[in-house]
Amino acid sequence: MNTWDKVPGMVVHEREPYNAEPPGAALAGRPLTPVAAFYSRNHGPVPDLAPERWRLRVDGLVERPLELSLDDLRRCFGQTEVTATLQCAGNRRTGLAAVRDIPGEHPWGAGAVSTARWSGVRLAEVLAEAGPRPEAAHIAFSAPDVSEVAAPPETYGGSVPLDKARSPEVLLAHTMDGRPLPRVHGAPLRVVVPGWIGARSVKWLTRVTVSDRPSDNYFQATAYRMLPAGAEPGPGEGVPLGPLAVNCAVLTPGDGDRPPSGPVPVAGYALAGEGRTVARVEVSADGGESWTRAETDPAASPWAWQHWRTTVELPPGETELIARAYDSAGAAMPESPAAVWNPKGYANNSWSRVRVRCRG
Ligand SMILES: Nc1nc2c(c(=O)[nH]1)N[C@H]1C(S)=C(S)[C@@H](COP(=O)(O)O)O[C@H]1N2
Ligand SMILES: [Mo]
Repeated sequence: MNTWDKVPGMVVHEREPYNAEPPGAALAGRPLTPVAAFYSRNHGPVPDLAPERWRLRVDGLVERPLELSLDDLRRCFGQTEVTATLQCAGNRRTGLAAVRDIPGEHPWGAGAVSTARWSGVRLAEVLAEAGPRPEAAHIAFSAPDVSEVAAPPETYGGSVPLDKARSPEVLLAHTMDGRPLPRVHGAPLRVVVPGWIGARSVKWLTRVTVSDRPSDNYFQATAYRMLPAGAEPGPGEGVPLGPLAVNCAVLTPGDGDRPPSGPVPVAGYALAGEGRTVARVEVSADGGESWTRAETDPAASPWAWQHWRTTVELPPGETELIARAYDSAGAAMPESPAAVWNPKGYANNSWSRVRVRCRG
């Protein structure tokens, strides 16, 4: 095993803080991503919190501020489970960086996305116990990890609107695939906000604050926002990223692979927008002239990705494989990365393209 007990094949974008994605083949065809292959995105050193001493504070615009131990969370609230995919806003950034440089951001391929079975307590139940006041509109999450990405350095945080926070899929999770959360994934407790960018699923959670406005934390107010081309990040610039849009990627073959010509199996994942399902995935081997419909696995839950596969007939030499998905609201992935390019390189959901060179 490797750093943080990850598989040796992890593509490590940064050692400290640890930022790594699994190779496509480690994700392909698996409804749940093994924890040892689950991507990891960190903005500062990974905290080491002693579970016995750890407490969760619930404060702000509430009738009854709370201080909860892990034991309180396990004993006083219902325990639920949600299979959910996390996708980093930077997933597939390389496709945008190929259009125009995106300095200072990790060049994530299509592996900044993974799926686990999370268990814990519904955030809605904890909020109900605290009793939000009528002015409550946003729920802020705080963690102790300090990030030097912010200037001056700041602890990590973010927020979601009250409606989403109260939605039954949003968990305070202490368990990942049946085991206590690993340290690198947020032990002892993290938020899981299914259907939203990974940045809102705050790890090492220590505080939930009920507010009448979004969090002013750097990672809510300045980073993870969609900026117009040419804009500089700054507090309140652009729009905060939240719900994910339909997306998909080819996982196998990988870019640069050299399969034998003839029938070549192609596989990948697709994710629908929030509250939607994947309606169709199509693959083209002729630049988008013609498309083959892929077979899609059923989703493990409404919050999980779907794997898909098909076979295409490839001649010897170089071919570009393209995949695109549609969701149940009819939303399509845009064809060109140039159309969705943005200064921080977030939310690339343009057609997935992989170059292969078939052996004759
Ligand atoms: N406290 C804290 N929470 C965090 C982060 C972080 O750096 N610190 N990174 C966020 C981002 S951007 C993503 S994509 C997910 C990644 O979760 P993972 O490392 O468990 O895959 O965690 C989110 N929660
Ligand atoms: Mo992220």
